[in-house]
Amino acid sequence: EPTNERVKANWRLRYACKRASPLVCKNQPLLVELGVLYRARELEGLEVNALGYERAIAVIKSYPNLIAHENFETDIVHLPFLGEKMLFKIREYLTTGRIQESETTRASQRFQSLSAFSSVYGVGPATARKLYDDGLRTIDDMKRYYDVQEDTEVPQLGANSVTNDLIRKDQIPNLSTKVGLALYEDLETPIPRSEVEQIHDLVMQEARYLMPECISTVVGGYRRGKPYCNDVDIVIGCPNIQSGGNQVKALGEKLIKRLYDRGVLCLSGFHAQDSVRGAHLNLLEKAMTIFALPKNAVHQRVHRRLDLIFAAPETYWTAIIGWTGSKMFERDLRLWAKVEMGMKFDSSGLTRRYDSKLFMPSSERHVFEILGLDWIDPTMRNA
Ligand code: DCP
Ligand code: MG
Repeated sequence: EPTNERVKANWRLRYACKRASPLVCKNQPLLVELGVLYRARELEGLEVNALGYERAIAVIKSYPNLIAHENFETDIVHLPFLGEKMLFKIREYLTTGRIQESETTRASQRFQSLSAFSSVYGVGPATARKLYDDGLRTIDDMKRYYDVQEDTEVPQLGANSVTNDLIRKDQIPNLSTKVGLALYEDLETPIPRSEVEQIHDLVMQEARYLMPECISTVVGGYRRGKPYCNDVDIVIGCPNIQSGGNQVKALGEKLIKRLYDRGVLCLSGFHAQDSVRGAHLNLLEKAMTIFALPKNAVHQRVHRRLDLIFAAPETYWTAIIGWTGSKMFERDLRLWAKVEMGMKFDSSGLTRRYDSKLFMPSSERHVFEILGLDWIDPTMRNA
């Protein structure tokens, strides 16, 4: 059953997890302009300011009509999170067809460099600013700075699965920056849905070899309907796994080893996921990897970022919701759970705040029900 009409009528509400947010909305060109302003603030580390733009963008995404002079005073000025400054920008766009600040920003060297730097795997805005302050301007500057040459060897796919094996968490940042630069062109290439599906098939073929009953869902942008993704996110559930102990991680490690042996992985690292709190311990593990499908007659090998999330039965459905996104949808889901329901939600589970009792949802819809929310189709979670 698709997202119902009641949800579609919810465009005035503050919580993104109560609104329908399509991938592409009626006001997309305006959102592209506001997106530049959001990104600029994020790159400069102005987090509060950036969040203001992010919220404004999300609210406009749910607005069902083309913004025009006729509905500006009746609807737009009453939308949540649109303060005077934001309304000024939208009015500017309405009257001139552009936003001056967005154009200035896009043209600036600093914005272009910071955007480029932070597009490298493992590089955040703070590192990007530091590189800029050190005088770097381009990805080529960055390759020289990190000593990554044309012929820098990327860890061989599958060749040394032992040395390459599970890299410790604290080693990931530096290593991933070098790998990110060596594979920059590959990792920048958008992944079509058909390739996401091929990757999923191959991974699950190996997973089922280890555990025939395991189940999976491709999450992330793919599930929200994006035609091209920046990475592949897969939640793998293990129905027969006992909680407690480290069976979830053990399965993850075995699968990673098999993928190395098949020659499709070249880097991997485990992360404990979300809150490692009492009852939730060991119920969810995430492996960040770099993956490439075997070469065939048609396609060259392209390296892709692949995140594998391993979930115990208690956390499978919350992991799916938590990893389907969008980021803003997730943020408001957590806020809704906390403020309105006295619960704590994240991908590692749903608990009552006062006694930390862990719910055991039986489906994704069940999680929405427990949270007192109407069902929203994944393709309408693009807040
Ligand atoms: N997510 C989250 N918190 C994190 C990491 C992820 O809430 N620390 C959620 C929100 C994201 C989803 O997981 O939508 C997947 O994360 P991605 O970074 O892979 O983003 P998307 O899949 O949405 O887009 P893409 O991968 O195409 O850039
Ligand atoms: Mg993704």
